Amino acid sequence: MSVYQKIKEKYEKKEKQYFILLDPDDFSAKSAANIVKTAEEFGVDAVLVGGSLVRGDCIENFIAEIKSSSKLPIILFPGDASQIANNADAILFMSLVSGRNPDFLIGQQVKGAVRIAHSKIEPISMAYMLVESGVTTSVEFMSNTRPLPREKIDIAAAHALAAQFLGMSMIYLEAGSGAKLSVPDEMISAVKNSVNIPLIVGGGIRNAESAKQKFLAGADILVTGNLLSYSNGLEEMKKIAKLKSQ
Ligand code: 1GP
Repeated sequence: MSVYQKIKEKYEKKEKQYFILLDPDDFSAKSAANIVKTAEEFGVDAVLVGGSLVRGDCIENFIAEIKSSSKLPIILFPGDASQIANNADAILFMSLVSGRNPDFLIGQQVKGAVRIAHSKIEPISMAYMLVESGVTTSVEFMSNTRPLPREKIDIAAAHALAAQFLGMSMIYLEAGSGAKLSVPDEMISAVKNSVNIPLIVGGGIRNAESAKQKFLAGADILVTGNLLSYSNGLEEMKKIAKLKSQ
């Protein structure tokens, strides 16, 4: 079964999912492997790997180490086309649809497509929607795009719908790593009610309480990244993984 089929199957059964994001610039491969082993025991569903600056060759070593400690699917979450690593199971093949920068709408995708076609990496087509989060996030700066205004709920829902009509398989509502404010609950609910493909929410989720709100608002899949660098990170990760079955 493909990585996307597994995600879709859980989504269709209304099972919530939890992905963790590891940036190879923030963790050594050894410590990442330990985190992923624990994550698998806690019931985390998949591991995203990527960041704003990291290079593909570093990512390959990082993934190799993680794979030696766990069977969780490893999904690339690339900052651009240079971050393709051949040993990943899948890649979020995304278009930054909230922005109007052609390079992140289609340019980077063209650069990466042939390489992916010649690899075993499964591309998962995804609409990436960046939402204002109270600070200038790395993704906002690096992509040179304006995020969706927090209060423009209907505009966010229209973007998601357009993405679904264009044939994309998932939506990622993103406040950006290290966001001051996570994606508003009302926006999550509006997007959830507009589409019938899996909805991922991430950015600025710092504890299980906030994660619970996002699940209740309608997120099918939650992503946390920075949380793992906190002293209570593993504890919160365990609590968030437990929320899935509540
Ligand atoms: C970033 O949504 C992810 O792309 C995770 O964000 O690091 O703020 O958890 P955080």
